Amino acid sequence: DLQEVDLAITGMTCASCVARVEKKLAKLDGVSATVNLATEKARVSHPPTITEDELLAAVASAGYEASVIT
Ligand code: 9UX
Repeated sequence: DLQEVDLAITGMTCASCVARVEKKLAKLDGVSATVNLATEKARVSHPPTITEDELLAAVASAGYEASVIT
């Protein structure tokens, strides 16, 4: 089953940043994400095979910093 996690993301300043992050996350198998620029958060849906650390690493590789909102 898909799991959902919310991420806090820093460093996004324009709509293209949002698109970059969503695209990077979507490259992971089975992952989809909706990023909200105003709140600097992302809602991410992922299969159990993709860990939260992998999600954070994907965001970092796009050039932004992310942490899991618990
Ligand atoms: Mo917009 Mo974001 O010009 O890294 S793409 S600031």
